[in-house]
Amino acid sequence: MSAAPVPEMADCAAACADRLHEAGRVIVASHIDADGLTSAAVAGAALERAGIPHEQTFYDQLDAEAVAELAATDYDVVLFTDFGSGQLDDIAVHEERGDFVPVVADHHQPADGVETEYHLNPLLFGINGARELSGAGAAYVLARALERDGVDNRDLAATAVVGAVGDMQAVDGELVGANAALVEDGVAAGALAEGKDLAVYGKQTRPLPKLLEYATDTHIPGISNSYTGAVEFLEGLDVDCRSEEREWKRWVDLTDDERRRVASALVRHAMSRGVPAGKIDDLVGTTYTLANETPGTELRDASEFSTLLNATARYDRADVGLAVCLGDRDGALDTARTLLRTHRRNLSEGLNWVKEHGVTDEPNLQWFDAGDEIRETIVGIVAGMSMGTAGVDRSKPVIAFAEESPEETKVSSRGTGTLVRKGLDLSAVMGEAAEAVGGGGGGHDVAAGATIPAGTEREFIDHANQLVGEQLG
Ligand SMILES: [Mn+2]
Repeated sequence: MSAAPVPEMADCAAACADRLHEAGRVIVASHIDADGLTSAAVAGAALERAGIPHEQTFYDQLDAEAVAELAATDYDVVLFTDFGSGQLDDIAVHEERGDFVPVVADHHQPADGVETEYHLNPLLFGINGARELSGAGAAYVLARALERDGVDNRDLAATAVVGAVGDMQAVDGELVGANAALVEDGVAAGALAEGKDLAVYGKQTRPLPKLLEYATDTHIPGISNSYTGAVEFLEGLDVDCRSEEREWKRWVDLTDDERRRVASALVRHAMSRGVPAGKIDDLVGTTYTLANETPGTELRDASEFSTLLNATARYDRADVGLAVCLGDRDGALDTARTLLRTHRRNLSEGLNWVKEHGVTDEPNLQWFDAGDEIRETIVGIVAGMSMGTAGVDRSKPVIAFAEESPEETKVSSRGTGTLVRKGLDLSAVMGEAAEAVGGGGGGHDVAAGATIPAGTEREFIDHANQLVGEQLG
């Protein structure tokens, strides 16, 4: 049976799987983020079930040095997941020398002018790698091709869906295309449930007032960003939102009927406060529930699960994230939760730092230099959160610096949808301004990053300010 969205991809997956079955020992190398961790878990579980000896390793960035490190090991096959396509040039050097046979399951843009035999990437088969299949999805297609002797890997679709959601592939909250086929597999295997529900983050774990306070994608006047407003709204309902111990319930603790009543009261409240109809529709969306996980835990909801994984990745604990994906519900889960709490605390401390220190205003942008006060791995999120909350204007993009090493500075930038519609492309800004000062960068139009030599920050800002000015004309 094949899970591949098109026959050509199925053929490619079959060839990759055959090569892995022939391998003596395989090392799986994966990217450190939610999609990379779930890619590793899907591939690892499938190799395990196929009886193929393997080890796992992770890299934040797959550069020539990392590939050389893999080449120096004594594994005959390296399975790259959630990266590898963009580094085929570095990989080819070692492939030609016979250091290892590469098998690549990725969804990023392949490097130009170089190919390899075992290369499973949706982009090669006319499938959108940003919206329709993630790294974990590519690993899942491979996992299905690895099935032998009655093995059924369809349950792994649930893990792959966590990866797709973590990779921000859901369009208006819903997975589409090849991702939708993955959802069907997961549902058929009993590992996943798909449903329409309030499209707010934290339905499994947040107490109701916090759930509504933090529901800011659709701004609800009087409730979003207001704990007391959320409490008042809930107390005005004819729904028992507290337990017998008077503790706030979570969304998951309510009955279906109670949920419907809270949701429609929320819609009525939003309408009465003039929230546009289009925005109100966004309050309800598709949720992906991991049917085999305990209700009320982060693992039950694909979105909360992927956040938990991201927290492990940002603090260099890929081992913890992988163990959670592979079913460790004791030590690894506790550690992951501790990392998530630390992450949230660091974010709020970072935001307070920005509030206290403020930003420097330029004609076309605003910026702050956090030095070593905010970790470089989270400074981008803090910059995004600061817009509109920490005295940071939403009319201009924000750029943040943090120390990466004594020699290098990490740059993060964030814009808004409105600025992007006016022409802002931070990916180009980061790329060009970084190049001008001897660094490198890129990303997305609304959020991008760079690494530049320490000491070039002022020069970088001047270039970026000019570039943004040209884009917004
Ligand atoms: Mn990915």
